[in-house]
Amino acid sequence: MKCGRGRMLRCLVALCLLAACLAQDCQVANMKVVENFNRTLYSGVWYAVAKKDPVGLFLIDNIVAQFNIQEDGKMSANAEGRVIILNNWETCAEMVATFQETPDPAKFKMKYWGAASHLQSGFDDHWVIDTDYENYAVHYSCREVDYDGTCLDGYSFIFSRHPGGLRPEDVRIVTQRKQELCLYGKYRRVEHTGFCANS
Ligand code: DAO
Repeated sequence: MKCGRGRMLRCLVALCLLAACLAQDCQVANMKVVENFNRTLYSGVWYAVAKKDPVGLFLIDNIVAQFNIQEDGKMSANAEGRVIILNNWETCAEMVATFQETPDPAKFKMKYWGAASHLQSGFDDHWVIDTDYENYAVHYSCREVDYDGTCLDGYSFIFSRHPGGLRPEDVRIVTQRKQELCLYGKYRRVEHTGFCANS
């Protein structure tokens, strides 16, 4: 009797693990984004509190992004962050970004460039995975999809409206999203020391 119950429990655990694996297949194409994304509510200042870096890391810390809605209704952003460029020159990078819409309102193509020409520029996906607009946001960008559909090179910002970090109740949701992105354990904390305050 005891033995049978034990086996049933093991079966249940195995089934749950299988279900979790199937739900989380790490396919970039299957990553869920926030529903009915509202860019107006999203606008304003966001502090990066954690980041999963891409290959060739650029923004290190003190990362703050200000999202704006232009007169034509399109989204744009200004961002700053500490970078180390040109063989060990530490500076505060002032970045500008414009966003192209796609059929999914939470998935954008982001064109970005530096206010100065020696800074990085690029054209990346910019997906809003989840946000409550007032406290937290989970961003995701896969730069290179692998042959099996998983992400080979990408980055992700965890944003907070509060420079001090996420509220405890938001940490649970954000941890869940990190797992769904198959990026749990790959983030580092982003510090805010005031490095960019005087630039
Ligand atoms: O830091 O390595 C990296 C990748 C970040 C790319 C630069 C993004 C600049 C613009 C950000 C706007 C809002 C997120």
